[in-house]
Amino acid sequence: MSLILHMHPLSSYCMKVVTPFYEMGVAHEKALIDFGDEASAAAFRALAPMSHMPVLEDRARGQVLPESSVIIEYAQTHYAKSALMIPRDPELALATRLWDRFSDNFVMTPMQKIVTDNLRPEGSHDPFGVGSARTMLRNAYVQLDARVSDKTWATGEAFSLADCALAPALWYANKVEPLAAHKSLDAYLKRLIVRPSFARTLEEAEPYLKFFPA
Ligand SMILES: N[C@@H](CCC(=O)N[C@@H](CS)C(=O)NCC(=O)O)C(=O)O
Repeated sequence: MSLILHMHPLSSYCMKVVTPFYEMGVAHEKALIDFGDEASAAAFRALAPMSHMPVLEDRARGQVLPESSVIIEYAQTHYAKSALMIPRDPELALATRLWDRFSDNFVMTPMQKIVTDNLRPEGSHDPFGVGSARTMLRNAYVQLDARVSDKTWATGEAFSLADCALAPALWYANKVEPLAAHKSLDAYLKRLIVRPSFARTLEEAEPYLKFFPA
């Protein structure tokens, strides 16, 4: 197998990459990273000095790539069999990248802040930072609710990179800062959850969800 995705099924940024791989029919093997196992963690650090997952290793083309959005674009360029995640139309591609950035910066980041605070030892919590993260998430929900009020997906009728980013981000965010009061956004999340590519990604995470700290 040429493509090895170094990942963990519970990681939101890994889910963001696995979903479009299924959408685009990108054949890959998953190599599970276990930060609790020193050998697995050391092997991953050797490949990815910043130690952030996912990382894509392409043995056929001799490439090792971090960064979820970059990995998705690379896979589309070299391996997509169907359904492009970044459209060819430049205006649509720009909107796709914009909402992908929005998701990472204003949904993933505050969601991770809230989740990881639950992992901190007693006495090391950051209530001020968590409060700011909640404010940011609530603001993002308002923007996203308006965004999806008149469209099926984040940029229109085609499922894209932006939806791949928003799916795990909102799925986890909803657990720590419920979004049901935002009716259009709630309906959008429900559409994401039954999208076959994301449903499969969630199914693969299921055995690990007991480790989710919230
Ligand atoms: N900008 C990166 C973010 C990746 C990221 O934050 N990954 C998390 C897992 S969801 C991670 O590896 N965290 C390990 C750590 O913080 O040490 C991307 O888009 O891939």
